[in-house]
Amino acid sequence: MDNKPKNQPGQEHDYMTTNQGVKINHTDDSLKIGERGPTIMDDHHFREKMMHFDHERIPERVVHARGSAAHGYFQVYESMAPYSKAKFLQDPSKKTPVFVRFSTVVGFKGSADTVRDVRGFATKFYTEEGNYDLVGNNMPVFFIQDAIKFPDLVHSIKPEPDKEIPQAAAAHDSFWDFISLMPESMHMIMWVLSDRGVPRSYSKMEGFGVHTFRFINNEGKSHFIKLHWKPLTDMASLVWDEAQKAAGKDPDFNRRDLWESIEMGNYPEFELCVQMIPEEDEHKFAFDILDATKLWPEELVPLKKVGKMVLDRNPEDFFTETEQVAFHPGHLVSGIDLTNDPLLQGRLFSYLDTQLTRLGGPNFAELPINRPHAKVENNQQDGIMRHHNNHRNAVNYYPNTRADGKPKMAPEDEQGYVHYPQEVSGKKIRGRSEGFKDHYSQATLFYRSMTDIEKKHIVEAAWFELGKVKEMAIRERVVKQFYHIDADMAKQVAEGIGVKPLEQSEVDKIQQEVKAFQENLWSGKENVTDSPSLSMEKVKKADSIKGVKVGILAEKGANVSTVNKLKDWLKEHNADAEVVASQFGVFGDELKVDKSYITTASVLYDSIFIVDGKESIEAMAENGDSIHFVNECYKHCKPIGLIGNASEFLENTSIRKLVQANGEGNWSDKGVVSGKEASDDFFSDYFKALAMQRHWGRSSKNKVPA
Ligand code: HDD
Repeated sequence: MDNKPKNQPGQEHDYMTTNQGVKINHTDDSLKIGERGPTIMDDHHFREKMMHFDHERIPERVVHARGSAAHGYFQVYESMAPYSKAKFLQDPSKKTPVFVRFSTVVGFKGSADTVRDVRGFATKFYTEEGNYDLVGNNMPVFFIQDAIKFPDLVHSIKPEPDKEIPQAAAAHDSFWDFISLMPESMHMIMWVLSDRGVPRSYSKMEGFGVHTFRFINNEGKSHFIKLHWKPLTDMASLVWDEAQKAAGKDPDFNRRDLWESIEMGNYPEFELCVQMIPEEDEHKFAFDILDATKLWPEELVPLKKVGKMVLDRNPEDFFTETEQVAFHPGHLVSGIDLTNDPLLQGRLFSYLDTQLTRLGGPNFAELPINRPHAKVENNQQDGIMRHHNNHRNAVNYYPNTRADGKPKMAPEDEQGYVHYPQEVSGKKIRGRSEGFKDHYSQATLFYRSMTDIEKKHIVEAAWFELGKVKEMAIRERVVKQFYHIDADMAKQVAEGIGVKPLEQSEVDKIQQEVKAFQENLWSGKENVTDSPSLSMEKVKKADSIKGVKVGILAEKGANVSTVNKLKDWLKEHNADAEVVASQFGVFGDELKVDKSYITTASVLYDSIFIVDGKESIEAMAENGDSIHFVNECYKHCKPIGLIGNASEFLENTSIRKLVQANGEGNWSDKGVVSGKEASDDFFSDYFKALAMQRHWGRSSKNKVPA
């Protein structure tokens, strides 16, 4: 990929200037009295340059500090008029510009991408009737039910305040102490421990609005809704060992992937889907729809496809776009409204409030990235960094006669925003409804809907997270919570972290209590006990290799035509490759080496491909790095491609005995694909292996060192 920076506006000018537009003649030496003398105050260029530099940083976001973003557009498939009057949801021929910021939650701005964490998925729609923000995550539920607990949650998961350790990690005593005392977090914990916590790519994960919102149509009819983003490729995740290593080998792994795929024209695409429950069915289901720790199983409330989003343009400037963008769940347009979800209600305060500190004042909506494409007109004025001139002359109040009553109020049928006239009554209390007290049903639903390998990953993730917790009492309390979800899982977790599993009588007691509570609460309500749509493995279609990155191992003497064929083939399928060799330049002009072993790692590729060629294979056999690459790729259950005598190279690796020979020179372990030459048949098999992503059959073969 051509890495030369694009010529930005401003770089077209020949001369550098001060911020006042005065051309600069010299910027390498400060103004001094004599060559060895003091710098003097006269140097206005130095003072301006230094003053600006000294104030370059702004406070990072208190959560979601680390993020990357892209521009694109959204288009509906068909008019959503029966459900919502939002203008951007009406016309399939209309493209609404969007800006999407993906993020991790816990780490500081400079932390690594591939940590175990929730990912933010925030979308700003610049609609013709104002900005609409869908500020979601890659998990459909949340840790807590009421926003008043958010500061506690975030304090517990962020680095401990005395030593500021650990960075970007939940694996410490404070977090699990808090969680062990917050049974409402159990469902979300299952998601965080699952493979969803370590996405391979921002373009290969789902997004969720989490809360229940409303669609309102022109007749004033309301539907409760949940909004989802579904990637148009299969989802994909990292394995934990790989994620930890990638955090060191390339801390920008997800950010780079997003940037490069857009530069290559491999645009990330997502489908917006909606689940809808008519107002009158609010109490029909075995979950409270105002509870953000609950999802609506797709098998019960099906998804309707709304439209498609394509991310086709990288930001030009990280700071003024990705950093300064300000999202807010209360940025709504007519046709979309709120509910009484107490987590959502609290967010409505927090997002405006936080911008005052982060962006320095109330005028952040005027920053170019936040500015609506719709016209802004009101009587707000002044404040730090005000740019917008309302051209009101003397009239800055409403009602008025001196400006003919303008700006005037918009009637509802002209998309003036009117809140849904929901009836509310009740006593002023601090409390929660009974339905919110069922903390385990959906944690159990999630765990039991996973495939065996996904369950294994959850247990192993718990071993890691809780294994880092020093206080045994905390480990024990978390395990006890897990017994409320699934006894078998809890026992496995206990055994891996040195906690004594509970006696069967205790387990039975817990399970009976949970069952009795749930049955009593939800009797006669609609529910499911299995939800295959929650499992990334079960929904996998394995029909595309878009966004896959292959590491091609080759040394001097390798068959260059194999490399070229592979690269062309990958490009055709919107995938990418890098040639990895012991040194740059080993092929002279014949072939470009993209990475030397010292500048890359197997964990940065979705597959390793070994090129044929006698001299090359012999050189690789002498190189521990090549051997390590292949062992590690195998250990992480990723596909390996071999052409011609490349199979012989496996003799040097630890996987040799594990890969069953299948006739002469063929290696048939699922996902290890060999061919005499780079033929159509080979590519068809390799495609299948790549599209499967991981070959889990290998994961029990722990003998492979890596
Ligand atoms: Fe939040 C940022 C998503 C609960 C308070 N949140 C933030 C971002 C995302 C989310 C994606 C980053 C936006 C960006 O890229 O700039 N937050 C969520 C979701 C939640 C959630 C899906 C639960 C359903 N958040 C939540 C609660 C509160 C906050 C309960 C407080 C009451 N969130 C914030 C914040 C942030 C934020 C402190 C930090 C920076 C910002 O808002 O602009 O206000």
